[in-house]
Amino acid sequence: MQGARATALAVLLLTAACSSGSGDDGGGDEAVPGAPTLHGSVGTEESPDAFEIALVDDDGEPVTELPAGQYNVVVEDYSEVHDFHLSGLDGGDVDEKTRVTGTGETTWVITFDAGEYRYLCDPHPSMNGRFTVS
Ligand SMILES: [Cu+2]
Repeated sequence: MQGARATALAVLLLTAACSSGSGDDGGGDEAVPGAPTLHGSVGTEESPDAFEIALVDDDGEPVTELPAGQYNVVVEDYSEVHDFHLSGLDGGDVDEKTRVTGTGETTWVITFDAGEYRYLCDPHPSMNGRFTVS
């Protein structure tokens, strides 16, 4: 009896730990239906370790300005030597990144408040871009 309860509690705790994805490596969210989607990428499909990082909208246009609000940000990390790190420049609470050595698709649900934001590769900070939310 005691053992079964302890196991159930452990499972609950594990589930809670896995679903709190903010700020840690590799944490992902469930996309919110109806929210606009932005597409991030680092490396390319053809050349996974290419020194390329990008954030585009649903039309494939680079993101430079955005209205404030909630977005699904779907990031494809093709590379084991790059990461995609998105954060606010003026101390906002947006701070999400993929793993450098990890690859694959990650979705973050992010509410952008007005301000400046940046995305970059931490090992190669010259790979970067920024956009303004207003
Ligand atoms: Cu890099």
